[in-house]
Amino acid sequence: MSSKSFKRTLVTSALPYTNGPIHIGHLAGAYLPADMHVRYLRLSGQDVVYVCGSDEFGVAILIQAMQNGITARDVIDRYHPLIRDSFAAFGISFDHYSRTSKEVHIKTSQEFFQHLADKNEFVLKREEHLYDPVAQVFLADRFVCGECPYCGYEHAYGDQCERCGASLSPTEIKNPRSTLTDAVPELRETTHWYLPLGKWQTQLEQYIAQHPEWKPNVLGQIGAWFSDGLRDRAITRDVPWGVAVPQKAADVAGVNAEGKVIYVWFDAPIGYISSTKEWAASQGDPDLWKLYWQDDESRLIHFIGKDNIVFHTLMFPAMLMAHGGYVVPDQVPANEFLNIEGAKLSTSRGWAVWLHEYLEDFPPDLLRYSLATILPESKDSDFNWYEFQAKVNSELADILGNFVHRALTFAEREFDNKVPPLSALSEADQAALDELAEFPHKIGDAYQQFRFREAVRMTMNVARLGNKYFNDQTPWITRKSDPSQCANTIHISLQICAALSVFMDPVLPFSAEKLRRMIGLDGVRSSTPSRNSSDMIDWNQAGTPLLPVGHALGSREILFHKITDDQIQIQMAKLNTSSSEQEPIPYAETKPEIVYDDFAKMDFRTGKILSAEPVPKSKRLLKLEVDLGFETRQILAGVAEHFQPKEMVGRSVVVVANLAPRKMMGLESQGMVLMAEDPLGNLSLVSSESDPGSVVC
Ligand code: B3M
Ligand code: ZN
Repeated sequence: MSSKSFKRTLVTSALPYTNGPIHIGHLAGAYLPADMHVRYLRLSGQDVVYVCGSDEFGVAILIQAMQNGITARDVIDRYHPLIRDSFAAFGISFDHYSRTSKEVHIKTSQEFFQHLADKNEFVLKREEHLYDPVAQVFLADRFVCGECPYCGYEHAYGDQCERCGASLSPTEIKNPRSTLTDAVPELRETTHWYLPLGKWQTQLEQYIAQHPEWKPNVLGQIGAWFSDGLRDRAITRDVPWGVAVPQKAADVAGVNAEGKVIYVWFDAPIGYISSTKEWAASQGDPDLWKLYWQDDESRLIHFIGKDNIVFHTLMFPAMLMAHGGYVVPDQVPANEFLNIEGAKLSTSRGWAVWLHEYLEDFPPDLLRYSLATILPESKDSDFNWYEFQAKVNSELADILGNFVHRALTFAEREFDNKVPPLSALSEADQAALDELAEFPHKIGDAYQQFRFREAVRMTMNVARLGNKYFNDQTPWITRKSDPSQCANTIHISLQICAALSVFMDPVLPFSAEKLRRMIGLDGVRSSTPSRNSSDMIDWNQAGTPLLPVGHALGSREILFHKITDDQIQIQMAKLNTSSSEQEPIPYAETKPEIVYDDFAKMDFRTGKILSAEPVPKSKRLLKLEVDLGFETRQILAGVAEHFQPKEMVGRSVVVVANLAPRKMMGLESQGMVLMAEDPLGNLSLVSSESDPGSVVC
């Protein structure tokens, strides 16, 4: 945490685009960690508000509408309720979930824009933009596809190349086509508002310098943007779906505002503000939002996925600084990506686990727990159904569930379902109580520092402590040989159950509540947005005995049911058929026939990779030095999302040695390394056992 101390916290999760349902990749990135953090804060008695909402503008939604022959409004009205309800069923405990198509958001974004326009914070540019003469619209962002100017990839989009990761503008695309009509676009003049980010670079650098505690993956991306130099970003678009550019700003600028909207990445983060405003109104205090956004003692935390880092750490802070009067984000704990069964998650190929479908088959807590143990906190991680089963069966059921079951069964049979007395503590009793007392602070630290996997591991250690203590004390023997020692064992085991029902809460909220019912524990603070009073049991008390002697326990239930192989096989079979777009995984089509002479022109050589390093600002490219025997080449390969640089070093490869050099991201690539790509998009190196420089023919 930064050295500053805060009185209250505003937590946000990325506003999901309302163009499809939520899948486990979303959960692992921006929602589950945020919810755990917030629940921990609420349990510790801290003042926290957690807001989110549907992101309902932007070209992605328009394209989805056009592909299905419906309106953008139809798309958002279909997905907004589905997303909102799946979050609720999964226990994501927003104080408020809004949507950006609401009046309050449109007004808030327009006022924000107008305020910046009034302060002269924008630059207007009249430029030639791509225009689709058939559809008669300007082609922004993903409405354009064509060849990437950096890597030559033929299916790059107007905003980004999915192969080399370069961020692009539509006019940079070579041989552009309209994704709406496939027409070849024309150039037409149009005027747009730009936010001159370069002007804010020094201030942003100073701001980021105050946060050495941010995650290395976040600081790494920011550093690359700084070293590249921040440029003007267009913040308006000519598309028929979005927040209209305010008339006043257009009039002052002498621009016809018709058909012009605010760029979705300008209005979406303002959605956090509008959602807080709506929340404040629902609390009967419409000005309360200001306390969370405009008071120096408020801490702002954005939970996001790694693809949203630049917007939350540079663009939105610059907007807030330009506006003035707002706090800036104090933490942006972005996560990396989650793969499934070893392959990249792909919604179009159905390689995803949809939240609303999962919830038809299993309780929310099982996925919350298993995802929490593999969150992609510092690098991409992998979800696997058999591992999910193993975590549920051998951790939740066998360790946690079993401990609770043993303690409660014993209490019921031997002590009339009441908490037995405690007398003359043995060394082992004292040691168990002492160890328990350490956990609020140990687990709490991990939650505070966004180390969620560790927090969950330590939570399970409380159950491990319980199991070990119970086993070592052998109450099934002492019940006859030393009844007061047996009473101590069950007393302390029940106190550990009570503590667990609090410690479990951020990750397993539904089961924690069930456990509290089973032991009849009332008066614990709620981790959801409900009114808590100050005399309630909070997180920091959970390490001390919570159940008085003689306390009547509730009735036993099974805390976690085991998952069978059959249930897992059903889930495996659903993968790649269960998507909203049911497409089989296609094999790449074979290319048109060539003659032998075409083939003979190519010079393939074996090589050995000497070094590999990331290319700044590129998500996809690695810079390789490859020994071809007769010389060493610098080759850029689009594999950064598949391999760690250190995994590449020393590997044997096959290189196209007579490919004309090309420049990508300002660096020359002198050849190409051959890869095999399977239909799921997994890459592997093509290699040879021959010495470097050997001719492959
Ligand atoms: N909707 C992008 C995304 O879902 C975007 C996030 C907005 S957060 C202000 O990745
Ligand atoms: Zn590219």
